[in-house]
Amino acid sequence: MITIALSKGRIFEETVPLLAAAGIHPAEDPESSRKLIVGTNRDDVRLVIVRATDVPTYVQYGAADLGIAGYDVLLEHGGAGLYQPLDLEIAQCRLMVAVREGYDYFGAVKQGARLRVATKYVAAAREHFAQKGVHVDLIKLYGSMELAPLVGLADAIVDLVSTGSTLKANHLVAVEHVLDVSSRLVVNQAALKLKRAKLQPIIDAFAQAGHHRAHAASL
Ligand code: PRT
Ligand code: MG
Repeated sequence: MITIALSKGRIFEETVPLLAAAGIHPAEDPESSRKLIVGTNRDDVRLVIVRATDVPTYVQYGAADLGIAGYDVLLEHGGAGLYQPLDLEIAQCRLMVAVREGYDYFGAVKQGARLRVATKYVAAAREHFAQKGVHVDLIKLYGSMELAPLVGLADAIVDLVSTGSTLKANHLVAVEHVLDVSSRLVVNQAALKLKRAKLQPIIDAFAQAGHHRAHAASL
């Protein structure tokens, strides 16, 4: 049995075409079925539906052979026990520093002020500000980071931005780019050795499908 860990929402939606390229078709839509184990057209392939941040953990411990996780999630997880053969270039976004409209971020940094920064991405944020030589106190949040500067919890946030409409709706502006994020295929290292005959064709199909997309995008 091959088990693939996926999260609902944008990652699942953008993974369906990749699965199709590997000849794998989910039996149900996890969005509507509420099932956590979803069968496929192949008796030997199943999907497990987990929180986005839990995907690397399932694969690390071998509860899933393959998984698809955002680079943001992989950075926070640390990547132990995971082989990361492919950037699938799906669920793309940017990790950004953002502040309230009118807040003088660069002025504060210039003065050497110690900034309070709220984020779910503590590891990536710590690395970013250390490289810039900016002094920060990091406050760990699990969601709705956009609220923090509005109610005085933080001077800045580090959060993912795709269209920018969430920042705009909350009168925040992005002031610094931290890193580009897309989702990657992760593979359990032991499974890759033991089940290579079954896993490699799936990995190759994902690589091919990704290659076609990258090519189409450049035309
Ligand atoms: O939602 P849940 O708490 O279950 O978990 P999650 O937020 O980690 O999962 P999910 O499915 O929302 O995101 C999965 C992955 O998609 C993330 O790990 C990212 O790699 C990737 N991704 C791509 C995004 C976005 N784009 C994105 N825009 N993840 C989150 N967002 C959020 C962002 O945090 C912000 O709140 O969307 C909002 C901003 O969007 P815009 O379009 O208004 O800029
Ligand atoms: Mg989300």
